[in-house]
Parts: sequence; C-alpha cells; structure tokens
Amino acid sequence: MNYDSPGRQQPPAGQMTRRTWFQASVGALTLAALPKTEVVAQPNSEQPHAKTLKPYELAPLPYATNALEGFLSAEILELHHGKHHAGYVKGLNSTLDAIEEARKQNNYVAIKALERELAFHGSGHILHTLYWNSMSPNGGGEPGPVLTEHLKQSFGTIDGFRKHFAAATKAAEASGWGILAYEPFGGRLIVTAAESHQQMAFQGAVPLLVCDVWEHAYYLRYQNRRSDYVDKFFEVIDWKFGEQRLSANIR
Ligand code: MN3
Repeated sequence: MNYDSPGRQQPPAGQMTRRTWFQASVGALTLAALPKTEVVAQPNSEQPHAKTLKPYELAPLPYATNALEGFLSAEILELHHGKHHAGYVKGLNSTLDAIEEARKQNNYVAIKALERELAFHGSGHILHTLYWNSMSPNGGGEPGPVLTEHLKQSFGTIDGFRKHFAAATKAAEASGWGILAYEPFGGRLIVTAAESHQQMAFQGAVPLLVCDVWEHAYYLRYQNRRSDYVDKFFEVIDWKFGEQRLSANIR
C-alpha cells in the first residue's frame, strides 16, 4: 500500500494538511516511491496526458517565518524560501519549457546542458521542499517507532545515526546537503551527503529528512560555524515527517 499516490487524499477545500501540502509541492516526483508494478506503467513517448501536467509551484512554508526563531531567524527563512527556493522552482519550470521546445523542434543540440539544468533545479526544488518539512517548531525529541526500528537496524543506535548524519552533513564539500534516505532495493536507511543538489546521489534512494548546508541556509546567524548549525538542526528535526515518509515507502 502506498499512501503517496497522487489524488488519494482529497481534503475539503481550504483544508490543506501537511501531507497534501507536500504532495502538491512535489507532485509527480513522488512516483519514485511507487511500487515496481506501478513504476513500469509509465506513459509512452507520446505522453498522451502530458498536457494535464501543471508547472511546479512554490508552496508556502508549513509554519510562520519566525516559528523556528531559536534555530533560524525569520530573515533567513524569508530569503531562503522566497528567493532561493523560488529560484529553483522558476529554473525547473523554465528548463522543462526549454526541453519541451527542443522536442517540438526536434533539436537536441543543447540537450546535455538542459538535462544538467533539470537535475540541478529539480533536485533543488525537491530537497528544499523536504527541508522545510524536515523541521518543525514542535520538532526535536526522539523518532517514532518505525523510524526507530529502521535507524537501529541500519546505524546500530539512534545516537549512532545522529553522529553519522552530523559528520556527513558537516563534511559536505562546499554547498550541499545531509540526507537520510530509504534505499528500497536493499531495504535499509542510508546517509548521503549531496554536493550541490544532485552530485553524489545514490540513485533510487528516497530522501526522508534533509539538512541544507549551503551557506545561504545558515550564514546570517552562524557565519562560518556550520558545525553549530548542524548540531542545532536536531533540536527542530521533525521525526514525524520522517516517520510518515518511511512508512509510505517501505516495501
Ligand atoms: Mn538552500
């Protein structure tokens, strides 16, 4: 059973739950989490229903910009969400437009650069969407039962995971991310440290909880002290979101 299937949940108008907010933001890319039988049922190259696809949208933050004040200032969240994340959404849509135009013209002279842009902006949008949800004013504490079981299986102890995740995230080269992901082929959790948004990807792994360590995420408060920022991330980490993501993706 996969609870991330698009259209499964139809809340009353005006009521956007945290889950539906996330689905609206990420949309079709949650297909990556579908069972194999559904993944192979992709549209053919004619894409008969492609015209129904909507552009990607920047969803509002799932909390007020000052809700994480003890960790990140409202100024940081406003800039990060309203400028940086918005830029990835814009870049993703414009890249998709350019690729569509290339298909129409049957002119693929620039396709390599376009695919590079697609991976960059697409990964940037998805990771930022996950990032806002990976934090909560009610975050911190300990993970739920499903996540706890899998964290212990994959990392030995919860503290073992924390140390591993913190070390990998602090060590991400230049601009990057710390990512806790579920790898469905091996049925385990992994930590990856992405460079930029898309380099060093473990293909097929589904990100659950992520921490942005581009300087724009923390510099206005922490300056060069990335280590302090990563350590404090655990005070706001939304384990519930990770629990939901994992539960929806376990095979
Ligand atoms: Mn960022």
